[in-house]
Amino acid sequence: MPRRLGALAGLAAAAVAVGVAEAVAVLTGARSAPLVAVGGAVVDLAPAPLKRFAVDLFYVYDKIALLVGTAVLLAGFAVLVGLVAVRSLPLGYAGIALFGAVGVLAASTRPGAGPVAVLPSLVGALLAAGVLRLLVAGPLGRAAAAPIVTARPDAYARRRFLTAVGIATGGAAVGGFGGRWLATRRDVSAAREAIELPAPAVPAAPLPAGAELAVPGLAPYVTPNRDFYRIDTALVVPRVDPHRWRLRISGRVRRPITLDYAELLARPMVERHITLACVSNEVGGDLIGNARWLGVPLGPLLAEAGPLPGADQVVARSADGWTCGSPTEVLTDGRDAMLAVGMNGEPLPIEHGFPVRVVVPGLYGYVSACKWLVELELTSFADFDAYWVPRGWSARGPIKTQSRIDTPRAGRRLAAGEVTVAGVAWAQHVGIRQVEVRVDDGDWQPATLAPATSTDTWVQWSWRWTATAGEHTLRVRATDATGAVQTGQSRPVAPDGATGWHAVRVTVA
Ligand SMILES: Nc1nc2c(c(=O)[nH]1)N[C@H]1C(S)=C(S)[C@@H](COP(=O)(O)O)O[C@H]1N2
Ligand SMILES: [Mo]
Repeated sequence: MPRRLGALAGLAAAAVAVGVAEAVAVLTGARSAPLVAVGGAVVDLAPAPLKRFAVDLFYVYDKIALLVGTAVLLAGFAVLVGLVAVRSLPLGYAGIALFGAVGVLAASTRPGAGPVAVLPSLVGALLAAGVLRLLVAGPLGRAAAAPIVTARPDAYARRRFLTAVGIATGGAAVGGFGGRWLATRRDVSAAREAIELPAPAVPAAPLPAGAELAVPGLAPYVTPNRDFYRIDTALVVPRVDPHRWRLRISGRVRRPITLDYAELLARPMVERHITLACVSNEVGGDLIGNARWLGVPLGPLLAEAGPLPGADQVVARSADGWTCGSPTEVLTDGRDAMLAVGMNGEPLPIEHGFPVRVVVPGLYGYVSACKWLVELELTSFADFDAYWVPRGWSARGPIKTQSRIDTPRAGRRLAAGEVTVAGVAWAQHVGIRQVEVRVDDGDWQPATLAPATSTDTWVQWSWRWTATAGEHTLRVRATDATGAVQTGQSRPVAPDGATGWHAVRVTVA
């Protein structure tokens, strides 16, 4: 058989494997599908020497790119299998077996994988072997590969071969995409929409008059859910059924606790504005948002479980196995650490952790804000490293005081005269005392601060600038409520959050 046809046979076999596996994964869970399982394993296993690279690529990596990359690698491998199979069918089978084994291994070792997780890769590989055999060694393949001098015209046999390849690939695509579609239809959005959240025992403080400066280009005080940044390692968003959800409070506690969703909702709720920030937020970046969270206070719940002496870390575990660790002391010091079920007046959006996530004022998300929460395990920092710690991030992550210029934007051309410079500043759970702006190397000028609901949120600020012609650099710095001035020393996001002053260069005509 010509090599071209062999390569096509390999591709068709791979398409069948992936399509069938996707279809089977409708029953066994989206994360058991081989592309997603292997992609997820790659994200989690990024080896230590690649740490810097992994930090840059996988922290805010593009998930689609990762899946496409995995698919391209797979296609290359499939061509190879097809070429090999033309020489020796058993060797082709061995290639498929290798591919299947990688899928089985990845799917079965994903956190929370049950025994059925091996099925998509297994069934996919078996059917792929069948397709390869049919195309390479079956009558179809033999006819297509026959020398030109036969009773039947060669072109006709080839056309039949290509038709078979097309049918196999098309069928695989229908199975695969159909499977994906079914899986999302079966998702938890209906359950989410049916939820009626209880009224909070302690409602959020109303927004003080003037919390929202009406300056075009300035981030709103409360970030709408659709604009709220999203960061997580999940290739497919975990879909946790609230009716089957359980929270375990386990580990070094006197009384382990298990709660279901109804029991959680039956507890007194608080509602608070809290600004969540990502440790990967660059100076001036937008991986930060402020929402009105509805949830159950975490301190009293932990007190009921009764942490044992030495349990200085609470590890929160997600349905997809991701973990983060917060100091027990911070969760129980009276701040509004909570198990959040509502965000800006609606049940948590699925991609923001439905049905339950953690929110802790003053800690970066990677050490506190566990989405799709299923377990809180009391342990110690000495005994357990959460997800990002072995990947080069600090075990403790208090949020650093920061300020940002939202308007004017960098590179803007402005008319000389009055210009409103405005932005946000934050030092969660400490509070912002002052924000100052500097033009070029001039003196620091005090900006006007808008009020906020508490020290747990960012504040908006503004400053009137009489702009003069020329190129100018605007800089901002904040002072927290203890009087500590935001450092101007530039440091990168790893290992525990960027520092430095946000600078914006503009041209005034
Ligand atoms: N399950 C899970 N929870 C997670 C993460 C994750 O990768 N998986 N990422 C954390 C990080 S790094 C941040 S900054 C916040 C972001 O929350 P958001 O996506 O709702 O803005 O979620 C945290 N919770
Ligand atoms: Mo983050």
